[in-house]
Amino acid sequence: MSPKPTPADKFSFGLWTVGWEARDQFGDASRPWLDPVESVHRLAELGAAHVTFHDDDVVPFGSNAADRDRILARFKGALAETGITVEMVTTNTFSHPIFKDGAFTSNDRQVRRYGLRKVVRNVDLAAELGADTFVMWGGREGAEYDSAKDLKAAHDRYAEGIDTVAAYIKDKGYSLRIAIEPKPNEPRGDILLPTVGHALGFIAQLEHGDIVGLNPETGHEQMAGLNYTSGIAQALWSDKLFHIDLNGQRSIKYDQDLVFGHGDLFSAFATVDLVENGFPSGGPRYDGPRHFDYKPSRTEDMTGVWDSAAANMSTYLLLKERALAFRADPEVTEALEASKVFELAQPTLAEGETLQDLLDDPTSYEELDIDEVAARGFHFVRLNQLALEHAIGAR
Ligand code: GLT
Ligand code: MN
Ligand code: MN
Repeated sequence: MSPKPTPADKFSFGLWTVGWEARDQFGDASRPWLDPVESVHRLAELGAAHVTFHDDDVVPFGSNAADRDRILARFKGALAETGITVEMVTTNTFSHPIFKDGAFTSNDRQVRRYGLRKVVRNVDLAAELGADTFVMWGGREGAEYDSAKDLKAAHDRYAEGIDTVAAYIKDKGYSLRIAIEPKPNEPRGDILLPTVGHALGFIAQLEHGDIVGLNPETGHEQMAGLNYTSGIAQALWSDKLFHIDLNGQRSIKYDQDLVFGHGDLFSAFATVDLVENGFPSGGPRYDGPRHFDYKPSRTEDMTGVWDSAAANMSTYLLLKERALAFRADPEVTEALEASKVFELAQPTLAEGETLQDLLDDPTSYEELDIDEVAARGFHFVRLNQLALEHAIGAR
């Protein structure tokens, strides 16, 4: 039986997910336009707590001020009626052809100035709606050709853009934090800040990096052959895991945005285990929304859209049940001990011990029986099998 989600589970959906009309590179829309107000109601009925959106998902690009006010008033009405809240807002700086070479890093300065205006205007909307997080996915910030960009200048302009927005957030006293969403490629041949690691390095160089963190997406790391759970773990360790985009991806190929768990299921188990249980020896935890950024497949009709939205939440809750059972199993605790997983939390030098003390300790080097130490097994396979058996409900 699928567990029933409730708002306490903090599930969140982008309006662009269920609202995707399924237009792709090779084909026209296979589904009709979906009214954001209807999405809010349907997601609330399914047990979600929050929605997120791009400026243009709610107010169509180019709307005049009167239409914008009318549309936003109606949207706020749906939020009030359902109790759904807006936890994150993001800006569409990729659909309109003006952004074909990016927004903050377009070679054309007029585009960059326009992009900055569009983003800042959306920051005000995010604050007005009470969002905590402002995502920046720079899908068009990149190139197809190495000769097309001065990459030093591109990083300067990217930093300038994000720092300017961060400074504006601080000046206004908004409680928003910016979350950069890495992606290696698509729609650009190569995208700047392609992975969690690249983005962390970039944030460290910012003037206002204290309110800038990450929104890693499952499939985006996996498109680069990387381990999503490791990525969010490093972001957590760096106190930079501000938000997550959960979905499914089957290996290194175009961005699939499948339902969470419909890609690498065992990796999804590890993600849920980290999010719900934290690190084995404690440390920083992710407490934010469980946000799904998936696309209902183009083959689905509207029934399939809502079934797929529910599937994300069911899969997450089923994996959560399994992950809690995994950590509660005494045999797992014993296997973690046998694999010395807890020993890794012990500092390599004892408290008060100096490097000189270590150099003076013959048992650590001169007298160490390295053959005996090298011969020890770590029993990771047994531990992993226990994880797998819990993941598939065999225990
Ligand atoms: C776009 C992208 C997503 C980002 C969204 C935020 S937009 O659909 O594919 O991964 O999270 O801008
Ligand atoms: Mn994606
Ligand atoms: Mn995403």
